[in-house]
Amino acid sequence: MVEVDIEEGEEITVCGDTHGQFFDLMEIFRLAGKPSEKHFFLFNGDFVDRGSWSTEIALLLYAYKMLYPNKFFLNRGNHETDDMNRMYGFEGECRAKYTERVFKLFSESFSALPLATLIGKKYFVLHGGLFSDDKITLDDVRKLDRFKQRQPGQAGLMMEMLWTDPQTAPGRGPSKRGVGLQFGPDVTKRFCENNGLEAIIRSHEVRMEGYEVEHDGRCITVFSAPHYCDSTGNKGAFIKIGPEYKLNFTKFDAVFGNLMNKYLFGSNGVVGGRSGPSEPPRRGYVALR
Ligand SMILES: [Mn+2]
Repeated sequence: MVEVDIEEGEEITVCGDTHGQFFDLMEIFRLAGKPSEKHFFLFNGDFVDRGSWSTEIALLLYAYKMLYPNKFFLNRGNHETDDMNRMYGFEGECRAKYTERVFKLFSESFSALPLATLIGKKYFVLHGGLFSDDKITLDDVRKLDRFKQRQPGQAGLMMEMLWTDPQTAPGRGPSKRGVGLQFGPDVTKRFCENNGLEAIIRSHEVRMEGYEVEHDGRCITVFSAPHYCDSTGNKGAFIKIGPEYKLNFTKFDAVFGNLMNKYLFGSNGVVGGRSGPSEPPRRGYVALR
């Protein structure tokens, strides 16, 4: 787990899923300001898959990580994994734009990404959500050796951190995804109280306004891929946090509408996801290649 404090004159912008929507990422930097020594960023997973510009996003985020290694942060999402990348386009995109080897290198780098970031000891930021067991604490997360396990698998701490979702009913329930579980407001309350937290900040689910505050203010979802999958009509959002550790939300609309974020890459790496030449490349991809 990465731990970061915000000093006087500094701020951090926390973003949720971007899912290959590179032009919307540019809009985030236009609205929020670019990363700098004083302006930290945390991208909370799911940079890749679905949208067609996942390699561009991943490479830009890695470049910023190299430029500001201690001021720019990336959490792993459930899409920074081999199974998802095979199904939802990233592996195909790597093959179409680069080579199989490039995908392998991304896969290796994804398996080294942190699973959570703690901001000011107040906000626990992770992609999915909380755990199947109330006894899990921040110290258990600190002790988790993420390098020991390359893929999250079907059970365990890593899987739960990447996959779980909140629910309105108390207690825990089965996941609508078939992976992970759902946790209620009482689970969130206990986790925050036991660990001295104000709230958890997670992503992983689209929200029509780009973000949503649930569980009596202690579970915040932030999602930064507006007009998700070219069909959802949702806004994107990001959260700014300064030295007072108050949350400031900004909502934004998609740029370029439908054209840019089509699912261009299927599992076989061919534009449109088809194997034959019958499917012509779509305009958005050709125009900007
Ligand atoms: Mn996700």
